[in-house]
Amino acid sequence: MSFPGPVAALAGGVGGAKLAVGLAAALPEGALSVIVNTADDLALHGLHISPDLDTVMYNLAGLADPQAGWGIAGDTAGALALIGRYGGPTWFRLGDKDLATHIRRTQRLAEGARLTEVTAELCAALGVRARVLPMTDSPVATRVQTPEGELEFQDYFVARGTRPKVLGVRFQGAGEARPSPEAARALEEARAIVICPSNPIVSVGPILAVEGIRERILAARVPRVAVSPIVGGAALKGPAAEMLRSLGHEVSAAGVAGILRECLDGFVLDEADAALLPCVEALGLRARALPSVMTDAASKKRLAEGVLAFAAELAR
Ligand code: FO1
Repeated sequence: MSFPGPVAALAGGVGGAKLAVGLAAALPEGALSVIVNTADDLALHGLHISPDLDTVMYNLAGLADPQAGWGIAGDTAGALALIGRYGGPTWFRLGDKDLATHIRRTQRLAEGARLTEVTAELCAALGVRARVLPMTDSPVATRVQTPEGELEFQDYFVARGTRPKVLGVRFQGAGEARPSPEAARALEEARAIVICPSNPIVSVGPILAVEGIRERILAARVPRVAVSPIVGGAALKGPAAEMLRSLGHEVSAAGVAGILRECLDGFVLDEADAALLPCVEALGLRARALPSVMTDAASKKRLAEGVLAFAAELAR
């Protein structure tokens, strides 16, 4: 049985993109909107790079590099090697095909198109049928406070390999930003809202920080379900565990549920963490244990179906 009606999913990088692929497979065509973090965006080589939008888009298009989860499978790095010979920065690994996306995006933005419009054009060209929506068309930038000073997100994440201790984060511009009309409509029309297994602080955090997004989720009269990115006390990918610890949160699925609880009705954690179900329920949420590690198309779809079935139960 497929879920009755449109679904809005919130996603950051690789984990979010994987569940987006599962949701797209589990839902009827046209039913999925994915609202994506843009606070990791950066300007480099004169180009506007939107890593999380591209990660979601390439995964939905079936083009993503299967190992990294970001970038394009089989991409080469000839352009970056030459940029390096010219003395330009090479710390952010941009593949040759991937560069085409950033060149086209930058050109269309310079022509006056909104990021939402450009993303729709890129997705249509790659055959992506889900709506991939930037959280906002306004600039928002994650800044990470560390003992080495306040860093731009990709400086912390890629250039410094997430090594600096995180003392705090802020989302510059989030207070002035508003959701695009498309993202606002997706939240208002959704029959369920899913928060994908993305880092709750630097992937989901910026989306919820956009004035008008958290408010719409809080006001929604539909089931709101999140999936834990922490399994067995560790992040499946990225620095979420260290970040939670250094910011004083419990490093567990229950810790993530605590951060997101006011935006949720239900919380999905991995079967390996089933012992935490009562802790999550003690937060006032309904909780469900499902196999949540997504390794292939079948496991992505199975998790998505489980999440949607849980949401349907909560709607009753
Ligand atoms: N992540 C890395 O760890 N190293 C990279 O050099 C890198 C390059 C890159 C290029 C394009 C793109 O779309 C993503 C890229 N990522 C890279 C991933 C990206 O930094 C992260 O996935 C997100 O920003 C965190 O969600």
